[in-house]
Amino acid sequence: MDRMRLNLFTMNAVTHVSPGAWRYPGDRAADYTDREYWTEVARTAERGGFDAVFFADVRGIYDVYDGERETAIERAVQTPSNDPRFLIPAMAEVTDDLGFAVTRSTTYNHPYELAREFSTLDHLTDGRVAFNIVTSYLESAARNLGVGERLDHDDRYDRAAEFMEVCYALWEDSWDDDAVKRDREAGVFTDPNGVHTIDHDGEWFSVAGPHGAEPSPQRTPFLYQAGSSDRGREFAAHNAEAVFCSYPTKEGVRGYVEDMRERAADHGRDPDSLGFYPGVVPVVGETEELAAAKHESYRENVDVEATLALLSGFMDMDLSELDPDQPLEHIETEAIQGAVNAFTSADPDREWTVREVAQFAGLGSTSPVVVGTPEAVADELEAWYRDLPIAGFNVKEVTRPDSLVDFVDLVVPELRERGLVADADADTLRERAGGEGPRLPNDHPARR
Ligand SMILES: Cc1cc2nc3c(=O)[nH]c(=O)nc-3n(CC(O)[C@H](O)[C@H](O)COP(=O)(O)O)c2cc1C
Repeated sequence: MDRMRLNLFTMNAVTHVSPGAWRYPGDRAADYTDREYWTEVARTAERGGFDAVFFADVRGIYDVYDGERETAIERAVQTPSNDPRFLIPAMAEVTDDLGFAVTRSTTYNHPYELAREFSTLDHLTDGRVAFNIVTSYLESAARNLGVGERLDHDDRYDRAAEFMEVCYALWEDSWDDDAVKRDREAGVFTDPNGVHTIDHDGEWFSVAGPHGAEPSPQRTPFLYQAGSSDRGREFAAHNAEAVFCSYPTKEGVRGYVEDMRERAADHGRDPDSLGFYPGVVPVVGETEELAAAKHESYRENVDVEATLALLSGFMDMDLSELDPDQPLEHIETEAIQGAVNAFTSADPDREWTVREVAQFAGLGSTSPVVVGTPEAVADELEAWYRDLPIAGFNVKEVTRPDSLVDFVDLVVPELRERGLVADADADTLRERAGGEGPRLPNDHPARR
């Protein structure tokens, strides 16, 4: 069996997906503005055998709940937040192998600029960077970025598809492998015959090229996606190398993974080349009692109001208007379909009231909390790993950095002992994640 891959899922913000946890005694989430906080996270994740630190990122404010932004601002619901990109060089400097996945939006960026950003980060990290491709979901973001109303959900995916075509052309086709000569004597840095325009003229973008940056170790950064609407799944099946899926139950994950593997095959790709990373929220203690007590104190600290504000933004549904004891009904949302599906269609055997959703989602939003001793948590992760065709897990935090430190010091040694977590012999993040080389595989549409 292959090695179980671990990513840390976090955010350059006070709150990511556990609203209220920043108030917990000793919690350091409020130090997110300190470089030293993040270099310590990087060291800990590397020590724990993690493949990557995965940064969520959003634009806009969570103002769907109760039709106003006060709750989100007061309770630090993903605002304030800083740009994750600028943390990467500092975190790369203190690590050798750890990768960094950065969330960037195809709706609010330009592909020429974004391609250069990732080439730069890939150079600076020696090939340890990944792009989490998102289409963005908050209406308030559209108002900030000068596009008036938010684009419709499916239009955002149309734009994303063309966005990626432009990026692939810049990353993969614009500079030949041997274009850069660095020949001091001849005075030739780059052979102009090895550098090509891309001449893209599409519905959304017009980009002549050539790419401004020379080829980086991976060329195209390792590609993540987390879409879960029909369009989102099609996009992921075409473009992604790793998929982040977040459902409260194993059955929810199973349904998603099976569907996505079929879609990947329909897109002419090897389903085994697509890595699945369900989210998980470990709460671990040396004994069962300690773990249970920790879980209880975490639950007491959940900020329910802030959780509802977060979820209302994810779902584009004002949860303040619903009867807390009514089951959450399935809707097709303009925001994150996966967040709705997690509590409606993903697991037909489970019905969720709004109150239950709010209580559950306060610790890690749509992912399961696994509570117990190091052995018990490792048992549960191992069971998922053996039972489902998944690459590993995106580990979500409650308290910071204690959730990570607990996991690394208590659970990882147990996983290592079982041979599940092992050091990888890999130079780039793509190879660490299972790729055969630093470059996109040949069956990826960008290489065909
Ligand atoms: C687990 C998970 C994590 C996500 N993280 C982010 C994020 O950090 N930033 C963001 O803008 N969108 C994020 N998204 C949203 C998307 O990846 C996607 O753009 C959005 O869900 C719309 O697509 P969909 O309706 O197909 O799901 C996340 C979605 C999921 C399911």
